[in-house]
Amino acid sequence: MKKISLIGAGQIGGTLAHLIALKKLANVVLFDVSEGLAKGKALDIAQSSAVEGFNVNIKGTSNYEDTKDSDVIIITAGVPRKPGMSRDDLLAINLKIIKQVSDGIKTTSPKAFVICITNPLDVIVSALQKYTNFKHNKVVGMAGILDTSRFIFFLSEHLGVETSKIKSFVLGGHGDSMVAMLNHTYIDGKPISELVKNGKLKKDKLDFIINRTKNGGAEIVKFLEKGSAFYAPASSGVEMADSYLNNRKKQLPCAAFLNGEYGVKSLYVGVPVIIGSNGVEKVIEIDLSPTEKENFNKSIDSVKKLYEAAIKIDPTLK
Ligand code: TXD
Repeated sequence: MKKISLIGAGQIGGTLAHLIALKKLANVVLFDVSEGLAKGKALDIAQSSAVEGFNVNIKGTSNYEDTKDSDVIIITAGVPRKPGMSRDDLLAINLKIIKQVSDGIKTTSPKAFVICITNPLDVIVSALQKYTNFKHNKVVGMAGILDTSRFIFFLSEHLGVETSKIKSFVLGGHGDSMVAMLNHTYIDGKPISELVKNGKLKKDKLDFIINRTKNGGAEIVKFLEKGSAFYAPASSGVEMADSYLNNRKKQLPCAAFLNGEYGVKSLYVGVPVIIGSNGVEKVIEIDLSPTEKENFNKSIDSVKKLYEAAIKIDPTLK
């Protein structure tokens, strides 16, 4: 059985552990600086095994030695947003945390496929790769799958079409500048532009849904008051781990390292990639309409700007 270590046993980390156990995907090590939280959640999930019929090992710990030789590491260590905070407001504190995490994993699991979830995602995943010096194709960020899933859900809810019949991509930075790729959005096989043209989907409603997707996290933060979204983010992270561990070579929107693709060099940004047993095996360059290209470039600029802010905090990230 493969081994997945979850660094962070909070809302998302605990949900990740539960999903991985239910899917019998791998043995789980749940790590947190709050050892009791990790041990308590691990024990609680393990005690559901007789009911659920899984036999994966689940261990809680605050010792990186227990995460040794992980096949996959999923990182949620950090602080989530409070109402009124932007994802970017988390930069300084989560940058410090990701440095500690990098020091913990870089010698114990040098061959792991690392999925970063901690916000502000695009910059944190970039810092993680620099701090660990892991190969770029073995370090990836989870955001696009979640943003795309939110977009598809809102379209499905409005149009009364089941989510499995809606295909789309939300790319770019995981923030207000994320881009719903309308030229790559199909409802039951029909381009979404056709639904707008024949009046089945009003343009202002589509704009509302795009905006709601951008604010998908903030909407949940407002409801919860303490903490942020965790079920859909955890499902999205498991989708990536599964594609890697089972070599599914799924095409998934993720924050991946660009080395010239889309005209971008040395930056992590949300793009469609193929995830298989070699990690990020390929960056897929889709054709972008002039509007998509313009919005995509704006999104890249906002990631670049935040990365500059990260360098001001830690010049070693240059
Ligand atoms: O799409 C996305 N990428 C986003 C990511 C979707 C939703 C939430 N997003 C971010 O994930 C969120 O803004 C946070 O930055 C992370 C984790 O969110 P979560 O809701 O799981 O936060 P919790 O419940 O506070 O859990 C964080 C845990 C907590 O138990 C801390 O004790 C632990 O992180 N923590 C640490 N673990 C290990 N090492 C260190 N240094 C550490 N510091 C805190």
